[in-house]
Amino acid sequence: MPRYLVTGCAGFIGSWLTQALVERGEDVRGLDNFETGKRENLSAIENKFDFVECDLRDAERTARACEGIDAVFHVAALPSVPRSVTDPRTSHTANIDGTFNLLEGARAAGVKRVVYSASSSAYGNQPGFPRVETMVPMPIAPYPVQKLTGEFYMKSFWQVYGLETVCLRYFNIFGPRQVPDSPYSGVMAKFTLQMMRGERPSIFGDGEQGRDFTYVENAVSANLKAMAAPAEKVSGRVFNVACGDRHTLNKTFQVLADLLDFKEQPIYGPVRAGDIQNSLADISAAREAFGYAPAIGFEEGLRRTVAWY
Ligand code: UD2
Repeated sequence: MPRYLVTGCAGFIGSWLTQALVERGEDVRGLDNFETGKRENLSAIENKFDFVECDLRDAERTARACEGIDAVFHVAALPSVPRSVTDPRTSHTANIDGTFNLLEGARAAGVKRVVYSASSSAYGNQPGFPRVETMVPMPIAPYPVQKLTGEFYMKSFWQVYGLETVCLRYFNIFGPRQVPDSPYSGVMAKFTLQMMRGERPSIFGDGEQGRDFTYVENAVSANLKAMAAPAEKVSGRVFNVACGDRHTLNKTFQVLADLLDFKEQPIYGPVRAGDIQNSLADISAAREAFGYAPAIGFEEGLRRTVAWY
């Protein structure tokens, strides 16, 4: 029976992935430093997996956490484009050094495969739509540069050391457990909480920027399928993980307002530094390589998210 390691197991995406593995009866080790992850995200699976408190910036502890592991889901990161603009060094060390330490630990431990949580923000200013994995990345802010560096390291470790690595470029994942009350929260969680509190959300720009918002369960299923796929289909490759639909912030605001019976208007402000205008994925590569299909759409995802908060 393979033993899996999930980095960032107490985080928003990592905790759902860890839970899915545990519920499938897998042998799981989870790692987190609780910088953005929360213990309560693990309450449903407490004592059902091996937990290691560890910061990936600690190379030695990270290497120890990799011992005895067959396959890794590397989900841990210090997310957020604006956080990386305000404090680039902290996210640089978490995301680039952390990913490198994880890969070094995995290599030393003889891990077979690493599935890496990459970011759609790597496309940045790339003019082509929808985004296809063969397009040249044009990252803007430090965070996308960091996540893209992780992708290059993944590919390098495949080419140089034969460690099977797969990169999943997530497009704006949302859903239950996404942190709603940090200045760096994703827009869905933030708007949901604000509307529930009766506060008017702020829209940065005219609200016509679009995102390929993707419910978290779709990201979990992409991870599981990418891990199970034959090496010749996925190793050393990058895949978009999205819905393949674009929704503007104005529309998102309206759907959420209807679900929450929120009657007020948003406050419009200046465009946020480092933001891109649009994001939309072509998801055919993931479908062809490992049968990925987004089972939960935008509106159903929003309904589930609102019901959870
Ligand atoms: C980027 C990545 C995403 C993920 C994430 C990690 C893109 C397209 N996506 O998400 O894949 O890696 O970073 O954090 O780059 N906004 C408001 N009001 C608010 C908050 C946000 O108008 O109170 C706007 C924001 O300016 C942006 C949109 O909402 O236009 C989405 O922002 P976000 O922070 O939720 O996610 P984003 O797109 O930076």
